[in-house]
Amino acid sequence: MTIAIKGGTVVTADLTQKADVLVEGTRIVAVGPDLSGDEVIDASGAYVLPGGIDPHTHLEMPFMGTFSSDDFDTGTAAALAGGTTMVVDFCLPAPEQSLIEALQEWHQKAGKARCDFSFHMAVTWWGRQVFDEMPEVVARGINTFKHFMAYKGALMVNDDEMFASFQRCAELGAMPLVHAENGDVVASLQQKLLAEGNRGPEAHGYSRPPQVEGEATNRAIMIADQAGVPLYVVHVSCEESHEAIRRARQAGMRVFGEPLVQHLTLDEGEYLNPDWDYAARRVMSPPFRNRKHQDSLWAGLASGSLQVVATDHCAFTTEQKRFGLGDFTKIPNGTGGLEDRLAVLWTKGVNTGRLTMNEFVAVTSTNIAKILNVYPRKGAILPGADADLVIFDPHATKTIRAATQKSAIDYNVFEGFELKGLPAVTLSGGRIAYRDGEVRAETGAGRFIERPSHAPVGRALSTWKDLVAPRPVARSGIPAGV
Ligand code: DUC
Ligand code: ZN
Ligand code: ZN
Ligand code: ZN
Repeated sequence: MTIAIKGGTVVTADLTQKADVLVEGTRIVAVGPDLSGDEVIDASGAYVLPGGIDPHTHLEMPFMGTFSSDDFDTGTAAALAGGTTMVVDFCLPAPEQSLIEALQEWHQKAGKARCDFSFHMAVTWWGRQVFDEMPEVVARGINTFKHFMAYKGALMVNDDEMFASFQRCAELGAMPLVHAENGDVVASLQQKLLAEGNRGPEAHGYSRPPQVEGEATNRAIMIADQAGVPLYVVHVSCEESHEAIRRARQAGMRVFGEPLVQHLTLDEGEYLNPDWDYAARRVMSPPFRNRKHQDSLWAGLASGSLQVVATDHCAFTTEQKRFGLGDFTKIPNGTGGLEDRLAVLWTKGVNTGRLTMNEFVAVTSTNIAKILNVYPRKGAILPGADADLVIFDPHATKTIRAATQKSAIDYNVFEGFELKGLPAVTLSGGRIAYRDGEVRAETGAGRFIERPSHAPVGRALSTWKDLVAPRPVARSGIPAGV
């Protein structure tokens, strides 16, 4: 059974061309003129893009006394409706829990996924068992380990633990990820704000200023450099964090930065809305920032100092958000975005000239496929690649409304956004997974995508060797040639 996608313009990270795409089974088998198949999808007037990859989701995640409300079923339905064909979720072991046991739990939950998925393993505690189990995690197709520098008393790891884990990652050819916020400073600011009577959602932003993120990003980069390992910084929201990444890259370090579509398009004024529910629904960490930071993130995407746009999709209902009535530190942190990432980024990025179409594909799919070592199986439109494709209609319009979304929650942080440019058809693993507003992929149709380990290189090897090579020591014990 073959499907020919005909008459469209194929847009990849490095090329825009008029071409048909032929799909056979789960794969792309040809890209070129005049292809025919058993079934034909008319893509005239539309773009054919690699399926989106969202490397940052929290589906059915236990967090802050509850579980995020989109699970792998509703979450991946939302993903497919929005043109995303692969999600990478975070496996979070409980304190002292075996990583392998936690991984089995996450596989169980992900059995409901409608699109392909993968996991990052979180290092939520440190000890001999974690050290010993990390190779087995890598052997099971997970080459990334996430570290929370915030959420003190819960998920946070300290610098010594982070350094130990980063060194282990270096040995294993794995890459550490960080949630970069100084958790000690955040905890102090939270207590200070509460003591001063600031209990509402607006205080959430004040408790996590850009400095706590900039400091932690820089610290994680320096620790990664000492461990000789590359680093991926999730949800980069501010100029300080972006600048630390840019500086590190300029120094030859392999450091990657991931802004979220929310931080690019929503600002800190959202927390000042007098409606408690409205503001609390937008509480996430890091918080939304002002225009200056947004401009910095957009510039980073265009210039290449930031590489990926994700969502950190972590959806809580209004009822769940109300756990924090009277104490902003108890509002479950998280916002949705899986369904809207591509169309919002297109409308606010491509339609405004901030991103080219090719840059759009790079930051929504191709770059992360390369970083996570699944390229060109994912993130490409090439013979042999998985047939994960989006037929994107640049003329289609819609106003975002929670009432019509696939996500299971009762609001949408982008409510009222006027979009121009929408996925018309999504193919996932060679099958039509979404068409005409309807998700067709079945619950459980998604596959686990193994990601082999990388070569263990932190910065360009020559530079790194110069840094670590023992200097010749003169008899007196004073290094020679100083
Ligand atoms: N930030 C959130 O807002 N939610 C989930 C975890 C995180 O780091
Ligand atoms: Zn985070
Ligand atoms: Zn997250
Ligand atoms: Zn059209």
